[in-house]
Amino acid sequence: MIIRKLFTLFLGAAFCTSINAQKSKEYYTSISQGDKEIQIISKAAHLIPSTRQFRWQQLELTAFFHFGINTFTNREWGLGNEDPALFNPTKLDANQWVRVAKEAGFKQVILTTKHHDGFCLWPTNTTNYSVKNSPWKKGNGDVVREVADACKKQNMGFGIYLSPWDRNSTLYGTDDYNNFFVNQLTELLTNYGRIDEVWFDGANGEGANGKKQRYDFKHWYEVIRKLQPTAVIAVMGPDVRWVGTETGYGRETEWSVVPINNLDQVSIASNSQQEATYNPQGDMTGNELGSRDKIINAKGLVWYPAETDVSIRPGWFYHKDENDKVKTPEKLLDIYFHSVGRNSVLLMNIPPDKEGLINDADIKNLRRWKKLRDSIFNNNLSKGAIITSDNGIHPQALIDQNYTTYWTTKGKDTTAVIQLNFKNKKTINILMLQENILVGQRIEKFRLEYFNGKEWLIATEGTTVGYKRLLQFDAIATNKVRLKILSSRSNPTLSEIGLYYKQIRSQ
Ligand code: FUL
Ligand code: CA
Repeated sequence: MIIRKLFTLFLGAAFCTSINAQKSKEYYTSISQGDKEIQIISKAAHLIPSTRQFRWQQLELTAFFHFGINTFTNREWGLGNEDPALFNPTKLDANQWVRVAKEAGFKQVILTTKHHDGFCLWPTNTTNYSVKNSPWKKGNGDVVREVADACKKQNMGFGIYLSPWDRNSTLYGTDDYNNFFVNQLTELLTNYGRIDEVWFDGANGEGANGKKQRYDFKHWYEVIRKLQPTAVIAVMGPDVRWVGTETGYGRETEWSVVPINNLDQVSIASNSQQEATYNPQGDMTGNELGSRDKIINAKGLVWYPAETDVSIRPGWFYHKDENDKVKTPEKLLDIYFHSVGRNSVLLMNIPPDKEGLINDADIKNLRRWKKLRDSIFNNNLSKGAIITSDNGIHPQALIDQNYTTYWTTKGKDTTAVIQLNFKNKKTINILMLQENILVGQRIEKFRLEYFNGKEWLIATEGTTVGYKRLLQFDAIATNKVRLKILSSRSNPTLSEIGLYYKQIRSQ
C-alpha cells in the first residue's frame, strides 16, 4: 500500500555561516523586485548545498527500518491502544539489519523510533508506552541503542524517524504535546551518539482525545540544530525535500534549487552555529519545481534537494503475506536509475520481521540487486578514453574518479562539447554524469551523440544533471562519442562522465 501524504508540504531552510570553507557562499538567496531574469538565473546557478546537505547527497543510498508494534499486529497504522505485551521479537539482531543494508550498498539507516501509534522503541521517560513495558528482554531492551551501536560498529550513518502524529499520548492536541515531543527528541539526540538524519513525517491526524496538534516545527529544528548540528532534517524539515511520491521514481527534471516565497520568516536560532530556519509554504509535489518559469516569479531561492522514499515491499511494516511481493532485483535496479540517477537520494525501506530479523526474501533480492549494480558500474568504459573539449578546461578530471576535480568551460561559455575517442569500439547503453554541486547546479539540457562510421547520431538526451544523472539507451558500438551541453545557467561543470554497458534492460 502506498500511503499518500495527506498534507501540503512546507519547506524550510537553514544556513550556516560559521563553519568550513563555504563561508562566503550561500544556500539561499532573496530575489529583489528589480532583478532581471538573467540575474535570477545567475543567483540560482550559484547556490550550493550546506555541509550537511552535501554529506547526505553523497550517500546515494539510505535504508529505512520500519519496526514497531505494527510488526506484531500486522497493521500499517496502529491505533495507539495496542498492548505493549504484543511487542516480543524472539531473535532481534540489529547487527544483522545493518549488515544486510551495508552489504547491499546502503550508507546510512533510519529507524522508526516511534510511529503514529506512539509506541517508543526506547525506554523513554516521557511515557509508559514503550519497550520498557513489553516482555522483550523483560522490559530491559532498547532497540534504538541496538541499532545505533550496530551502525557505529559497522561504520554506517544512523538516523531517526520520530512521528509527530501520536495516537497514544493524551497530551496530543495540547500545547504540552510540543514539549513532550521536545523531550522525546532530546532523549534520542543526547543518549545515542551521533545522529545523522532526523526524519519527520507530515501526517497530522487526530489523537486519542479526538484533537489535532499544531506542530511546533520551528522549536524542534532549533533543538536538533543545537544537539546534533551535523544532522540533516528531512522531509518536513529544512534540509531535505520529499520528492513527492512513494513509488521510488523521481522527476526527470530535478533541480536542487527551488523557489521559496517567505524569506521574511527567517529567524536566527540561539545556538553556536548561528543557524537560521524559515518555513515557507508551498506545494513541492509538482512536475518541475525549479525550472526557469518557476524561479523567475519566486521571492527567493533555496538549495533543497530531493529524497525518494519507497518500500521494498508493498507495505512499510513487515507482513508475512507480502513475502512473495518483495520487489525484484530488476525492479530495484529500475528504481535506482530513476532515483539516484535523477539527482536524488534513495531511501529504501527494508522492514524487519516479527522475529526481529530482515527476512530471507528481502535479503535474497537485495543481494541480487547489488550484484546487478556491480556488474554494470564496476566497469566504467570511459576509462582510458582520449578526452578533448575545445572550449573546456581540465577534461582529464572527467574520468579520474574524483568528485572534487572537475571540467568547466573557458570564460563564461554556457554551451560546450566534450569528445571521448576510444582505441577500440566500445558497446555502451548507459550514460552517467555528475555536476560539481559544490559550485552549483547549472546544466539545463544535454545530448550524447555517437559516431557510426559515417555520421553523428543521437544516443540519448536529457535536461538536469545535478549530483548524479543516469540515462539508459539502446546499445551502441562505437569508437567516438561526444557530449553536448546545449544549455546551462552559468558556465557548466562536470565532475565525472561514465559510460557503461548493461546486458538486459530493466522493465
Ligand atoms: C508515511 C507514513 O504514514 C507511513 O506509515 C510511513 O511511515 C511513510 C514513510 O510515511 O507518511
Ligand atoms: Ca573528477
